[in-house]
Amino acid sequence: MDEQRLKKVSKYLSKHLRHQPERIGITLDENGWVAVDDLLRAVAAHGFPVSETELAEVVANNDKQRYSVMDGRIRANQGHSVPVDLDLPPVEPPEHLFHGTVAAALPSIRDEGLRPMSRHHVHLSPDRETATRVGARRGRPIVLTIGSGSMHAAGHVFYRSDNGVWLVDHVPPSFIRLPG
Ligand code: HQG
Repeated sequence: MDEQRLKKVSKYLSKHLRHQPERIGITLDENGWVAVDDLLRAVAAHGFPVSETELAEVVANNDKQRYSVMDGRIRANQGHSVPVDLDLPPVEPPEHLFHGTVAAALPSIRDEGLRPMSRHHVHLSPDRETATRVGARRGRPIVLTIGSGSMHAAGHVFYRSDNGVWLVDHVPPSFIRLPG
């Protein structure tokens, strides 16, 4: 499958496995899973047929490992806006994690810290390079350093999604270090 088709299928899956399952008439269970057969039937019925081979390729080759398949079911690993319980175990974070954003968001981040916005959690990256890429989706990236070790010591609970993204409910301003 060529790169462009891969991307297109991944976008389509992401839209329906994270945000609007009802748009194609599928129902996610409480942990975000749907039967692969039901998904393939639904996407075909809505004019976007995907073969089993294509689906397997998207799951295996997706650059960010956005999806997991288990026991004939599939789910998005993170990034949902519909309520799902990913049922991830709390994990002790490294001393520092990173968050890529843009200058326009800084005044409000300074005031109220990092908030989940339309997602379920604040997303943090394990390294600067990843955070830079995340920030660059919105403009010139600014990378914030998060004192995740101190946050953990202060009782904040961290999770790590199956694709290595760190998740936390909120990052108060006192744990955020701006560049420079
Ligand atoms: C900003 C991609 C104002 C935050 C990536 C960000 C990631 C605030 C935006 C994943 C704020 C939310 C997540 C506050 C946070 N005031 N702005 N208090 N707190 N923000 O897309 O972290 O492609 O929901 O800095 O790889 O950018 O979806 O989160 O700019 O892992 O697989 O509000 O999305 O993965 O934006 O990205 P997002 P994000 P996928």
